[in-house]
Amino acid sequence: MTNIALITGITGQDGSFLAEFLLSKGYEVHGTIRRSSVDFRERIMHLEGAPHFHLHYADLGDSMSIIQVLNKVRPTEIYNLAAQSHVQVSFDSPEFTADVDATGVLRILEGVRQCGLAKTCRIYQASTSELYGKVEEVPQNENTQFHPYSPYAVAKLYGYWIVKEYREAYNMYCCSGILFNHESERRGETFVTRKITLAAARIAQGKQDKLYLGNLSSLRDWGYAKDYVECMWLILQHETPEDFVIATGVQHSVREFCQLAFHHVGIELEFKGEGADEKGIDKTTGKVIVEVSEDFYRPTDVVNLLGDPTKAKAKLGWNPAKTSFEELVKIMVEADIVKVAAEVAGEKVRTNLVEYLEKGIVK
Ligand code: NAP
Ligand code: G4F
Repeated sequence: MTNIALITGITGQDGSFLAEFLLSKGYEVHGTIRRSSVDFRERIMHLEGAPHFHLHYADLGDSMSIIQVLNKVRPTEIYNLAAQSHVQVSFDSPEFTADVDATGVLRILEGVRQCGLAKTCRIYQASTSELYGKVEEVPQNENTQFHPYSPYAVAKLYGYWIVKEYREAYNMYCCSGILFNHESERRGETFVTRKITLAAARIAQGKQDKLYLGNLSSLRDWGYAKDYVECMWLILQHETPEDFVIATGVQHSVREFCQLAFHHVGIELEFKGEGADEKGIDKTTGKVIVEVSEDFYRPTDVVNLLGDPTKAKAKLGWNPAKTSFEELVKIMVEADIVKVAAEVAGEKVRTNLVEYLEKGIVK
């Protein structure tokens, strides 16, 4: 029997990597997309038209659209990755975040039941280390007490508990991957890692002057998204439905991420000062490259995330050390150097074309 996967949030960072991974495993892959007035399919454009790849319109805020897709696709595995995934944005749009990240999970679970798929379909829920929030212990594992510390985390906590409830109440195969931060060259540009790697590439190529950041001391356990989507799949292949922490077990600060990213473009940064007055200075030129802007401070910030992946290693055979922090930063910076160089080249071509048109060299 063919495995049929339905990925919600297929246009996102993880969705795009997971789609590629499942196609390589011979799955029939279906994904949900939303209507937008601008192009939003950059990450999956290369897959469109492939024989086993299909897209459907659905929104996690709209039960009818979910049920329609479930009935049409009749998936054997669902990966519920769709979410308003930006923590800072959740303070500005708390109700929307709750509707999608909390009630949206319920809509998927109940949809599966109502479509008669409860016994045949396994469900993966994209849970998060943000559940640990104002952390009760370091490192965090599957037994660590939750202390959500943002509207996003509170919404995701509902998602976590409703998955557990459906598992116990209806004997459904549904589980949560409690994933720590994972990044890549496809990461959204407003998350701190990508904001830094893009800025490093732009500053090195003269396209940006300075980088403004918020809390530089915040600590994260950063892994590579490509390695993490494999683990999502492994979680659903496990004999029994269980929740897993997925992390590298290594922690770095935003400041350290910055130093390494700029190092890859030939700028050695030295940080001086404290709090909002702290600055990242180019050791060679003395120029201020990084400044703190309180605009990027959060009403409550999660500052000490470090995961313990022991269970995933032991029960799933997953390797948390596949891509190191140093390799991750290098991958991201190199991709952004190429991206910015292409933009610069494009600008030159446009400028030359205007000049040639004006001089009548081309008509
Ligand atoms: P992402 O790049 O922001 O992608 C989010 C996806 O959700 C996009 O495809 C987006 O579609 C879709 N979406 C948003 N609102 C929706 C709605 N109302 N209905 C249907 N789709 C909707 O996020 P990601 O980094 O890939 O993360 C994937 C999941 O893992 C998310 O649930 C996130 O909360 C969770 N997570 C991520 C991390 C991490 O470090 N990356 C860690 C732990 C958990 P559009 O393209 O149309 O906006
Ligand atoms: O990159 P971030 O925005 O990621 P955050 O808040 O950890 O959330 C991401 O990871 C979660 C897993 O733990 C996911 F559930 C969630 O969906 C998302 O993918 O911020 C990381 C840290 C924060 O402490 C933030 O305060 O970096 C700090 N930071 C400092 N300056 C900044 C900035 N964050 C952003 N986005 N922009 C800044 O300028």
